[in-house]
Amino acid sequence: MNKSSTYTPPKIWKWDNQDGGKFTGTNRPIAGPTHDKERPVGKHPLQLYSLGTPNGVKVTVMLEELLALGHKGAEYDAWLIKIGDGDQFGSGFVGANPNSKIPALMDHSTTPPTRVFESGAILLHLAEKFGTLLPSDPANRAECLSWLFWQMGSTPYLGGGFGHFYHYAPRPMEYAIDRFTMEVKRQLDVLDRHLADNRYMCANEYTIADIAIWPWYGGLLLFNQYEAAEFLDAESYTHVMRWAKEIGERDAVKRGRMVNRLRGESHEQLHERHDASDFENKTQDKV
Ligand SMILES: N[C@@H](CCC(=O)N[C@@H](CS)C(=O)NCC(=O)O)C(=O)O
Repeated sequence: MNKSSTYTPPKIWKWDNQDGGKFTGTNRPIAGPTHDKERPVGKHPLQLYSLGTPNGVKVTVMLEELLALGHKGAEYDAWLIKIGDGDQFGSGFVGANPNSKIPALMDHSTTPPTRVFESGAILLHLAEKFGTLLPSDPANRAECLSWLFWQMGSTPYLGGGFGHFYHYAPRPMEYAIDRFTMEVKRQLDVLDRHLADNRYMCANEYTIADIAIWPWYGGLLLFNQYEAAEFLDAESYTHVMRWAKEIGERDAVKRGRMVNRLRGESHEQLHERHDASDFENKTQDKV
């Protein structure tokens, strides 16, 4: 019998190393650092501490897009944070993000350096800093920010909800899978209807809204994230698929997906990025 159907919650929940499946080793009900570890700092103005998950990929794609546009001030070091090993709880990382989640950015072009955490805030910080990938016209800017914040608010249902219960949970729970599948399919339909009439999330302009949404929903459709493409009938969201494929063809997107990546083909994994030439010389097939 499904364990959840027999469970009666106690009056006060206590942390007792409950079964968290794959995440048992890292999940904690308390914040703050677990150990001392200095944050490394490289030679570039921007220091990124991250991992090649969809939230991390948003930022590396953004940085690669800025460099492709000729913004030399967007040069960056990308340090690998292995969340499975608890690196996000090191004191240095917690100094950059008190929420202990990747990605975290330290902008060393200011004195003292500016810390930015939450991927949406990082995208907005970079778009404003370099004056690009965010429309300046008030109506288009509002539309772009609406979709940016739509992603930040919606995706926890996809990752923490659907992805967790469909892919990671120690046993399948029909109630949870049904609840989050319903919501994720609704979100895909929201995107599909919008992209039927718009080339990008904000009309005809590629912006930080696309950069935020693509790694998650594009990943679901193009890269079979959570091995759920068939289950979700991904092919039926034809407009999302068209948009996802177009963005996936961008060189900056291809490079951004490689940074801090620990999975997939070895020539597509660049564990740390400290120089533009690393894409040619330091991928896992070469080191
Ligand atoms: N809302 C945050 C979410 C960040 C997030 O959930 N990061 C995950 C990886 S994708 C993480 O660092 N998890 C480690 C943990 O929960 O301990 C953002 O967009 O930056």
